[in-house]
Amino acid sequence: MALMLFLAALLSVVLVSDCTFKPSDCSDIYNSGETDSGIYSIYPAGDNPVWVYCHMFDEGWTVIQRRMDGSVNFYRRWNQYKRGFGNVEGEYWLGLENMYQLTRNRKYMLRVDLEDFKGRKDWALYSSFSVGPESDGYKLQISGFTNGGAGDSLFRHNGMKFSTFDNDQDTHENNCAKEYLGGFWYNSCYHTNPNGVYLWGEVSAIFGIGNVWFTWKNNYDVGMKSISMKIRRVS
Ligand SMILES: [Ca+2]
Repeated sequence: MALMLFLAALLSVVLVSDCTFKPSDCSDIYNSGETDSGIYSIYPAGDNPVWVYCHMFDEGWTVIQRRMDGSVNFYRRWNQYKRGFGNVEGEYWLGLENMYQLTRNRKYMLRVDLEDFKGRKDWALYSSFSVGPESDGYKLQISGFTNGGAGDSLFRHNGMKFSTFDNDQDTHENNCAKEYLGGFWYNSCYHTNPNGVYLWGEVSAIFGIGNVWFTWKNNYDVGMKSISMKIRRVS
C-alpha cells in the first residue's frame, strides 16, 4: 500500500513537472500574470533554468547586465562572460550563451538605464538587439536608437565580437579588455564600458577604466552609480 502511494505520488510529480510552465524570458512571465519586479527562473534554451531579475514596467524586461554597488568583480575570464556570473539580486552578467539562446529565434529590444552619483537618471533604447553564436565571437547586432538623454554610446559597438582579457577579439592592436579592465564588445576600444571598474563616484586616475557611458558625460573618467541593460521581446 505504501509503495502504491509512493508510486502514485511519483507519477503525479512527473506529470506535474512535465507540464510545468517554462518561460523563455521575463516577457513570458509578465504575460502569465506575474507583474511584480523580482527574481524568476527562465529557460533561454528551453531546457535548463537560469535565475534572472525581471524588471516589470510596461511589460516584462529581462535584465542581462546590472551594476549598482560595486559588490561584484567584473574583470573576468572568457568562460565566465560566456556562462554568466554575479548575484541575481544585485550585480550580475547573464552570460553570452544565454543572450545568444534568447535572441537567436526571437526579436528583442534593449534598454539601458543609467544613474550618476548625483541621482540623475537617463536612458537609451534600441529597437533591435541580438547576440550571435560563440563560433562567431558572440557578435553584437544593435539598431534603432531612441535617446532618453544618455546618447548613443553603443552605435560603434555594433557588429563587434566580444572580448575579455584572455580572448582579444577587438579591432585594436592592443588588448582593450586588459587596458580598460572590463569585458565587452570592444572595437578600438569603446564608447561605453559598462563592465569596467566601479569607481564609487571618484574620477578615475587611470584613463578610461570605469563603467563609462561616454555620450552621457562626455568624459572617459566618470563612472556610473548604476547601469543596467535589459531586453524585452518585440511581438
Ligand atoms: Ca586587440
